[in-house]
Amino acid sequence: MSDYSNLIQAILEGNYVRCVELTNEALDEGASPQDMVSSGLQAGMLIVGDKFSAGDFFIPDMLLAARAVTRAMEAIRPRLSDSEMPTLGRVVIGTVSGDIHDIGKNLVAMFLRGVGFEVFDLGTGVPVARFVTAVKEHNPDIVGMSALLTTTMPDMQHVIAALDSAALLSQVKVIVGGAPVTQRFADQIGADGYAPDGGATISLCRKLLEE
Ligand code: B1M
Repeated sequence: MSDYSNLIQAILEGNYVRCVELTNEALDEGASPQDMVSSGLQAGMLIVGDKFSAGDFFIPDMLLAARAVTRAMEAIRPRLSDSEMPTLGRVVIGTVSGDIHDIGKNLVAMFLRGVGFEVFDLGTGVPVARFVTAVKEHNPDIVGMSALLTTTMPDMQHVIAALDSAALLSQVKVIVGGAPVTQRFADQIGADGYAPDGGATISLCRKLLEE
């Protein structure tokens, strides 16, 4: 395994030019693309997630880091087939029905992609039935729902009930988030987890997949 400390440093600095330079140099020197993704790019984004959760990084830092990782990933992508791309798991995510807020949901999706999850983003105002069909289509490990309105939060429980009726609930872990959502609410509706921000969502998804 190579030393990716400079690459990780460039990710933390949000320096996408340096990040792409270091990626191309390492590839030219024969570094394994898979190793670079998992030990370089994904490892860097994990640190970014932890720093965001700890309050040491803010949204702009996270966006710059995510851009650096995305650009480096674009350089690596042609050298990897889909089956070779290291993936931590599959996540279907969406903002629940009646709710158009998507800034937080998009950040969470970006965090998850950055560390190596395959994310299927259903967008906003996602009807209950759409979550169910998406689970059938994409066979995810995790279903994530976001809500920013107290009036749309109850829909999360409807999605869980619909997944249960369709006998799909045992195949997935359900996580919820959004400003008005709490751990207590997540427990009440039978969700498997709650995360207050993007960094915590990474840790939560990794923990759930280890169970
Ligand atoms: Co809206 N809005 N809004 N709004 N809006 C709120 C949510 C509100 C609290 C403002 C207020 O009154 N103080 C209030 C809700 C009140 C309530 O329900 N108690 C409100 C309202 C009332 C409304 C409208 C009804 C206003 C109206 O039309 N009368 C309307 C709703 C329309 C609808 O959805 N049907 C509306 C519309 C809008 C805009 C379109 C103008 C815009 C949304 C633009 C967009 O998203 N594309 C908007 C905005 C921007 C906000 C505020 C100001 C900011 C939300 C945001 O983006 N925060 C918001 C006030 C606030 O929250 N302070 C407000 C930044 C974002 C990074 O944080 O989304 O919390 P957040 O995401 C975090 C975490 O929550 C977590 O991680 C993210 C990253 O750290 N997280 C998850 C989120 N989803 C997660 C999922 C996970 C895990 C973690 O797992 C799956």
